[in-house]
Amino acid sequence: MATALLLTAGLAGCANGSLAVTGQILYRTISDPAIAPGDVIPRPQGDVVLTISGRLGPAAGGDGVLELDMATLEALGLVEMQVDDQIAEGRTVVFQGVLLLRLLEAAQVEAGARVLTMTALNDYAVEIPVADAASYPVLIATRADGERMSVEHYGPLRIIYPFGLLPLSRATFEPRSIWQLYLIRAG
Ligand SMILES: Nc1nc2c(c(=O)[nH]1)N[C@H]1C(S)=C(S)[C@@H](COP(=O)(O)O)O[C@H]1N2
Ligand SMILES: [Mo]
Repeated sequence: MATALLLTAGLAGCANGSLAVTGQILYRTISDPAIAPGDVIPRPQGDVVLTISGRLGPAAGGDGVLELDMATLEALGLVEMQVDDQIAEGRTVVFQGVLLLRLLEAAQVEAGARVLTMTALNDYAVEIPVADAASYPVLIATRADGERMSVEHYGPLRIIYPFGLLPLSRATFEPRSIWQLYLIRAG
């Protein structure tokens, strides 16, 4: 049976929902989830910004494909994280978005799923281990410095790893930092 996964591995949250490593706050909670794991995900009313397919549970409505508009994605709970964005902006940026882990939980990605194949609007694609979502605060960013991101400017969705907050190998994690993300396949 398709049950929700991983959790707890690395994300030992503080009482206030943020994640701390040796006392350092990695991110701040902006809004609590309005959609919890196990809830049926509402069908999109607005433009679909993200599609997730593959090894999903019944939250995907049986056909194994979940389409999210921006409001539904953000209803999974927003957090804010200040990141050293050398890859794109070349400076520190405050990103807002949804923890990848929350999406995987809401979509009920199966415990046996190992890899998330992520595809961008420019056809760039990369494989991200499912385990990353529990090991690091990986964001699906929906805003940079408070603003929506246009397609021309890495948007509307960007995967953000906590560069500058945790010692991440750039060779490994920069290629996983996909912008213009629109499609995730769990396999
Ligand atoms: N949508 C999209 N995201 C992407 C890429 C891309 O080509 N398209 N390149 C990836 C790679 S391989 C790296 S190392 C980093 C930085 O890419 P850059 O050095 O080409 O700016 O972004 C990643 N995210
Ligand atoms: Mo790269």
